[in-house]
Amino acid sequence: MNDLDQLLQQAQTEFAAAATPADLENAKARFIGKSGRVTELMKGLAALPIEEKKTRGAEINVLKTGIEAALTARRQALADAELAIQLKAEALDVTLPGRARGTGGLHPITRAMERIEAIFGSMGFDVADGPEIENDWFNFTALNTPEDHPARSMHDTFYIEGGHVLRTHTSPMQIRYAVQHVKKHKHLIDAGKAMPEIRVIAPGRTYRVDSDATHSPMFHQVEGLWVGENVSFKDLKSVYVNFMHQFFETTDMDIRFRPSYFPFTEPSAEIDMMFGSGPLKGRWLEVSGSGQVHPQVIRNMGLDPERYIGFAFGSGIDRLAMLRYGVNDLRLFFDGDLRFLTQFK
Ligand code: 2NM
Repeated sequence: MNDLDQLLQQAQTEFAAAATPADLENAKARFIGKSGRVTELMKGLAALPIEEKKTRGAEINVLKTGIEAALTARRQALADAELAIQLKAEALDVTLPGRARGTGGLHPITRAMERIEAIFGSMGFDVADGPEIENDWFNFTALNTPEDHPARSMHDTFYIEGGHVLRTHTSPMQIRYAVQHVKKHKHLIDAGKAMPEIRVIAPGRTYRVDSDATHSPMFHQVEGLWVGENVSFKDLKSVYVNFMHQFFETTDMDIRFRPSYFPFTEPSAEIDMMFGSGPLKGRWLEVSGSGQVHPQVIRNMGLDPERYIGFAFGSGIDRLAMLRYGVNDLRLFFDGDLRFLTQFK
């Protein structure tokens, strides 16, 4: 092997040993840089006779081409290795399962409310919705609730500046609805003609100063109202019994109307029900208040109590939902715990 072949081999060995592009460029300088070995050989040509200069010059050029080829190959190898490392570091496993996005569901109270609206809707009842911040007239006075009634006490009701209250029941909405209805059909009423009957339920949020395992400061009520010239207690009774049967999807129950008192009805009755089977079998459960709308309340709706008669009820939706879904603590509805809520999806 001549000196030039040896030099080529040495260059190939040193290039192969260069672990980084910087190392490789340093190795290149040692061979074909300004003062590298090949450059030195070129300079040495000057001292040679003309014939030798030609052959030796050609041989050195072949060497230089060989070194450059080795350099290019090594540069490419280092770049490939670098890319391979980067690709590995940034690797994506496209076969991994995706992250599931949880789907929401309706709150059990919302579901109970929708059932209630559908059931009363099927019996010809309209659904009325209105303000949760009420004034004294609609929440108390129009409903015949006297100044000294305990429901008006600071201990029972959330008062707001300016004489407003958080509504303690949804009946104020029924007064609003009835007043609108009467206004709309005033021409018929004044002409002594029949006014279309008022048949409405008012479901929604209500508020009282109360908080324990069976009472929440915010709770839900549905109140129903049926006013006409020829309505009677038996109509209230048939509507409510039908509602109970549909809501609980069974007729295997007893329902009783037990005399009671409310300022806005006279006579008044508590509605109790008892399941004929299941875990609650044989226990009377209070589900609603009801009664014939007090003549003063009929008057406050803009109607003559000598001509119009009304029946009404008010039920707690939260309690109905507890019975329907077998929930034993009211507070579960308001905790927002997904372990509870996802069971209703
Ligand atoms: C109840 C019990 C009895 C009721 C009365 C009225 C209205 F607007 F006609 F006066 N709405 N709801 C009523 C009657 C509510 O809740 C325990």
